[in-house]
Amino acid sequence: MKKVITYGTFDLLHYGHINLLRRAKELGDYLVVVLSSDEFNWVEKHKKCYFTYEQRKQMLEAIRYVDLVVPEENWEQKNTDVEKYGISVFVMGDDWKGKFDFLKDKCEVVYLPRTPEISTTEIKKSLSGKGI
Ligand code: C2G
Repeated sequence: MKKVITYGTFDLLHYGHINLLRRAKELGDYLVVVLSSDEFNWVEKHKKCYFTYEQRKQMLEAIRYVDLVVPEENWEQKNTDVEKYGISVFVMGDDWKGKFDFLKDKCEVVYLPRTPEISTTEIKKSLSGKGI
């Protein structure tokens, strides 16, 4: 079984996330999504999520491409995650291009083109602009 892994916040889940997850799953047979915890988001990424970790996890687990969702609690866990889950392919959107090449000695590293026109930040701006 070829296992794929990817990481993210996945807040206000949108079709850009789904496009990424679909293409990541196409690279193997089993997809592990390592989902940023609320604390990691706030302390390390300065992101205040709209949905909690449990709510974001529930939504990801409902996606047909996703086989397992586990917490991301620090930047350093990727090396151990790749070994722990027997990963063959590490996938991220290309906004991260080059940032995780240190994993190449353990697994294939693939950066996929982002879906350009959508982002959680844009969704928030658009909704607040409309007073919604
Ligand atoms: N993404 C995408 N297209 C978009 C928006 C996001 O392809 N329009 C991808 C990102 O490139 C990333 C994944 O979807 O691979 C999740 O995006 P975020 O939730 O914004 O994750 P991020 O904050 O980049 O966290 O340790 C890595 C971090 O946890 C990544």
